Amino acid sequence: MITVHHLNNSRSQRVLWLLEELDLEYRIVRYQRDANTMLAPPELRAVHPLGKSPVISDDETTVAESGAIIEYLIGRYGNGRFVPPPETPQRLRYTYWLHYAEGSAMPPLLLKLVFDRVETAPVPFFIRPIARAIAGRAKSSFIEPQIALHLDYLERELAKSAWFAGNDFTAADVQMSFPLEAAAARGGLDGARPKLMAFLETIHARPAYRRAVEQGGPYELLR
Ligand SMILES: N[C@@H](CCC(=O)N[C@@H](CS)C(=O)NCC(=O)O)C(=O)O
Repeated sequence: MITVHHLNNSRSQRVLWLLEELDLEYRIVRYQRDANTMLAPPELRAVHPLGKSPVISDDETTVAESGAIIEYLIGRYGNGRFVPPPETPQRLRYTYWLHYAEGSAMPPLLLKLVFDRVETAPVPFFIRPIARAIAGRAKSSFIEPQIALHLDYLERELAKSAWFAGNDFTAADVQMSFPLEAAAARGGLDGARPKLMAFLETIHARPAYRRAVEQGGPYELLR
């Protein structure tokens, strides 16, 4: 039986979604973020040393890192579903997006989250203007332009095909959902990029996505 170690409002939501798309049985062990730090509780370190979510266990096997989990589930249980055939251009695109989501798209979005918090952190009044100035400068000179660069690129990519790896929905779309949802929550993604907004609307309407949200509980990404 597959167990998903699920942290509220987190990347593990997309693992639940893929499991629903694959129509697999699974159970959820739930973890709540600390209300102040937003970090995962220490119990998660008993499952994997980094204590991050998602992590899955499948009998004796434990797999962390969303991309690796997706590859594992698709390889072991996919029976060819949601992955383009090997040695096709679509398969290479699929691999690219599986890595790109966490390796390239997420870092500037994470920086945005951190520097937004620096701006509003409760610090002594005489430090506040300095903290705000440094955070504001980091955001305007580097973080926000980087996010815009990625979003413009992704908008152009989705003008080429309906889904990230080609004309069929694949697990790469599941992996790409999180950076796009994070960008809509805190990275300035809005109707000015209609292809990306349409992608989000389409995935949110998928029955498996809706079932995954029902299973995972309220899903509201950090701002
Ligand atoms: N690249 C990893 C990132 C894992 C990660 O940072 N997960 C976040 C949730 S979205 C987490 O566990 N945060 C809580 C913490 O760091 O304590 C993946 O894709 O699985």
